[in-house]
Amino acid sequence: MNRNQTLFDRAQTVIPGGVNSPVRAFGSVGGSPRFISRAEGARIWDADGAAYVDYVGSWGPAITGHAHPAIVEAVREAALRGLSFGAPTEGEIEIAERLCALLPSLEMVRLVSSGTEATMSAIRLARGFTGRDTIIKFEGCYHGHADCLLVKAGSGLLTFGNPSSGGVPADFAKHTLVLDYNDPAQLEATFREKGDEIAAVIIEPFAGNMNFVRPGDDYLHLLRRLCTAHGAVLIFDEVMTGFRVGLQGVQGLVGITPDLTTLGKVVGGGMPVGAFGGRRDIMEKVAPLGPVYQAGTLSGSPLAVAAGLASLKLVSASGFYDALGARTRQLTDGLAAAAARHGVSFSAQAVGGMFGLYFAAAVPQNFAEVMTSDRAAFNRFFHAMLEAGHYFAPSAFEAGFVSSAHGEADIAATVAAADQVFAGMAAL
Ligand code: KE4
Repeated sequence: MNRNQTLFDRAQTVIPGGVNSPVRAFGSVGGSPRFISRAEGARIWDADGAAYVDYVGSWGPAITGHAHPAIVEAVREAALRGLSFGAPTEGEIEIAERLCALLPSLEMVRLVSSGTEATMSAIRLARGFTGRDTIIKFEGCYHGHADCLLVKAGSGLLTFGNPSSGGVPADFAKHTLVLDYNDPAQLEATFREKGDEIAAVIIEPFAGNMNFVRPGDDYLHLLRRLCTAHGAVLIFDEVMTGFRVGLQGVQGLVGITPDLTTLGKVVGGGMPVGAFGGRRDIMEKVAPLGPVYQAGTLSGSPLAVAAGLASLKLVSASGFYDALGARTRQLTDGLAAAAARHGVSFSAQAVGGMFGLYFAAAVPQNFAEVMTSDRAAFNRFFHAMLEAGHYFAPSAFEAGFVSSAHGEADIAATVAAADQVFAGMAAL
């Protein structure tokens, strides 16, 4: 038995599912997860010493590649000065100033230790600011595991949601409306009916948790107009897209100013950092300044801030996203061409360092279309590529990520391996 399997068997005796986050357990694709022993640049190595070109990148943080020397050195230096103080530090001011300079919609920002904390806090803040209870989320979007966000659509358009997880009381879900992503008519009808009850709308402006799905160009602008008209707080959850699709996230690409933005992943450079920020009049409601409580022992940890500052400095370099986008398109164009050569129903799209692969003829634009893609085909592709040394997200419903450490040769090797896999799939 290989070491990955031995470790997985051992892990399952003391950790639920053998993992500290469910998607890592390979439940969606079958088989056993690889236990990663180390990572550097575009590669990860598993417990058996096998190397993989990595397209998960820790689900987004590793945008400059794994173990980037500048980030590792920043963390090492910070650690030598002490790991955590539970008191303010200059570094927290620096990263707050850097985030506000990079994202014009941020007038103030609060650091936390995960994307879940960021979205949970932003929802509480929007409710505290407006005095309203109702929030809107969208089917297929994931914002972390706060109770009010683990909610699936109710039975009818305007009926409140039902818990999508065990342990979430119906009462905690009843203030959450779940709408279809990218359905303008439904959005307008909902605001017509309930607009003045709505505290906040939280959306992944480009969705990355139902695979990679972008809404129609006008959809986000319509959402901005409706929130403004009804006094609802517009929250762009850019935990995944922030500093991933471009230096100013989706809000910079589409030219929309959300009222609040949530961040994570790249902002911590691989260390635990989340953040929420936005309009000053809203942020001034946060404790200790205002009545909306929010706190965290390790919020703004000196090590995490050091990693985050180093990560933000690297992605701010001139031409970073031009080069990254070209590399990601080399992957998606190469895979689409290879699939077409072998007659495999496949499509793909890329924005910045983020991509989606679909075993479907066309790129999906909403949750229903995503669900029509061939999940069995993806799973065959996933395992064949894993065996060939190319590590994609272990689910047909996740986005993929390229880093600045991926070279043309790495991408070409992945495309060549996929060509073989598609040939085999076509023969089936
Ligand atoms: P965390 O609490 O996992 O740091 O962030 C939650 C979160 C919030 N918002 C968005 C848009 C996110 O994508 C996430 C987390 N993303 C998943 C990837 N599907 C993390 C991977 C996992 O759950 O293990």
